[in-house]
Amino acid sequence: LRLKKLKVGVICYPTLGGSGVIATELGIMMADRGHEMHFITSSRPFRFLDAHPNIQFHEVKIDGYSVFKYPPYDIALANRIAQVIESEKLDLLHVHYAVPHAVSAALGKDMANSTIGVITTLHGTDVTILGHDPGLRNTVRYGINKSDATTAVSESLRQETLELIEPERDIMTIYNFIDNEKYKPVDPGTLKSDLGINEDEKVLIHISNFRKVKRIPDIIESFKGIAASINAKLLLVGEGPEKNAIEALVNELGLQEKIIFTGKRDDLPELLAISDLMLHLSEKEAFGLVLLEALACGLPSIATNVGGIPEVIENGVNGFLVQLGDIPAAVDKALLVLTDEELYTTLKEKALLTARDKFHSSTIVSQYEKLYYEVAENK
Ligand code: GMT
Repeated sequence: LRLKKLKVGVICYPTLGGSGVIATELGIMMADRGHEMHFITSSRPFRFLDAHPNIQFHEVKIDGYSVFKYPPYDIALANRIAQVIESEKLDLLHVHYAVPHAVSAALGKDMANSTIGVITTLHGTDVTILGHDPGLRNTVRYGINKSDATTAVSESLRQETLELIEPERDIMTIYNFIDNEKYKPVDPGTLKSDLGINEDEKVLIHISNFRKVKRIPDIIESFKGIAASINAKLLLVGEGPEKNAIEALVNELGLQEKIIFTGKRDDLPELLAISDLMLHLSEKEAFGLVLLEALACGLPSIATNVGGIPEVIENGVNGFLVQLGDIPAAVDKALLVLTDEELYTTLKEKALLTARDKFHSSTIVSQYEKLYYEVAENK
């Protein structure tokens, strides 16, 4: 028996990689279920394609006062949270990231003199990077302790957080999900030839925000080994801080003809449809949302056995896992997958099944919805 629809304030970095995608897709799917979703953010979430009747956006404005070296965004956010709690009579706050968002939520709640429930979702970077900084560990712990419930996007992140942060209460794992209507096998039309790839060439793909943690030089070295044995091209999709260094490496290795930088793209299902294998060799990864996007499009991956990745990619089932930095193993596994047709077909089928059975949006969104009610009703 569900008595009423909820009014939920969502705090996230809407344009930041996987966590932004999860926060906005979850908001849209909750809105589709009739809940009133209030995004309190600095910029308009990029996935808001159409104006949804159950979604509102509350901008956090911050002036660049010359007296401040760093504009106090976290305080401005807390202030806006306090206003929206009161003006919209919110039932609940869902914040993505312990630092800074859970801390701003605690402050905003206090400013509003409110008892509103707060759910914090950990995505990785806040714990795996900030949690190792002794000065910030207490802040992460404070953010979690001030929340009524904390979720982690993988069991690995949950364990790591419990060990590193030692919060007062338990953390619950709720896996990431994708929009199954968008991520599915699609007809890519003439995309392969449009990108200058011949029909008989195998296509490898890497999608990320080109940060150091993604270890793109390992991707390039692995591809070099693969391309020495078979006719193949590599698509590098995305933008980010390492882009120039990667371009320089590609030139140095003389791979310009074989590696295509596509920049940021919106047509990921089509790009995945023309691809034969994903390479994802990060040194840290709480989940690896692109791996799930690939699975949902029927694409197997070679990925590193780190963080939450083994919860998404099952070795020998829907892809292969290799140790961090083990380029010869990545080359071997990629060549095996790309040359054994029978194995490839099985991996592809299992990829689709993993996305459908373990990470389906309806299952995961229901887990969040259940938690929303539990936290809201306990107040
Ligand atoms: O990995 C990034 O560079 C971005 C970051 C983010 O906040 O979007 O990704 C984290 O959250 C994603 C969504 O939950 C996860 O899929 C990523 O694995 C996680 N990144 C890391 O743990 C490094």
